[in-house]
Amino acid sequence: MLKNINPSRQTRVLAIHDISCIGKCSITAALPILSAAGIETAVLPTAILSTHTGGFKGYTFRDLTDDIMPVINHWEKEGIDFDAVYTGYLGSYEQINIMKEIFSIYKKKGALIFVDPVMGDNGRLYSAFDDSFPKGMLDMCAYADIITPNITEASLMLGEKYSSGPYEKKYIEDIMRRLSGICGGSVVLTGVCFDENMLGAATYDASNNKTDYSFARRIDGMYHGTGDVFASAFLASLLNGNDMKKSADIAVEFAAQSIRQTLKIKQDRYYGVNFEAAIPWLINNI
Ligand code: PXL
Repeated sequence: MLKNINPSRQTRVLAIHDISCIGKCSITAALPILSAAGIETAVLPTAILSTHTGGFKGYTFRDLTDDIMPVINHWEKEGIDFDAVYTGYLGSYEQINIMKEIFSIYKKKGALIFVDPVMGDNGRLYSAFDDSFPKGMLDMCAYADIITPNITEASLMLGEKYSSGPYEKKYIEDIMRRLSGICGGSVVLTGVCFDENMLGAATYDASNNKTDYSFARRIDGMYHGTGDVFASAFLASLLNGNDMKKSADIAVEFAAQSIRQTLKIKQDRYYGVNFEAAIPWLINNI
């Protein structure tokens, strides 16, 4: 059931990610998913790329670092507020400091700061970032109420060697407690598996020290953009008044359904998952 959590106006999110023109990740996932869930979604692009960087060759890249603060300054003059600020893939190291400034502005006005520390997958940092990036991202996460790393990103931020799983419960809960201890907020860890059959997410709610798990049957293969689809559905659910556990259940199932829909079409996995086909399920189950 879609609910509006803000009594004075439609719930409004600011989504700060790149625009990968092809590849269904970042803004091209966040905007349709949040909008479908009834949330007004303002976008602030960090960069424009012809495709994402995870498979296509020779992509174009336009860095928008210099455009970000002028946009915010204009909104400030107009008195525009947000219920949540949601960041993902950044276009430059410098943008880390810019995000901290933006978080300070909107946190003061009561916005939820939701950071997907998009940096890597399968044990590797994405090609556009250098080794100093994870430490910068960890510092940025200290401004967040909720962070949603995958296990690669969590390992990079903690300076730990990546392990591909299956994992022990203690390993997962240690990672979440350590990240929450450093950053101060709640943690949603993706890519969690305790066996070969089920894959999902763990949530650590810093307000009550509660850990929960959400799983779906594992679907073999690598599907690009599922982290963005997961985080966007999680936030969409949270802003409709659901708690972290219910939101993780919804986001895990939404990502799994998006992958299952993708398997029906024979298209290269780099083109992203067919989350559009799972949107009716999302809005009926949120
Ligand atoms: O889905 C994460 C992502 C977002 N944006 C860009 C990317 C990637 C992952 O490769 O390259 C530009």
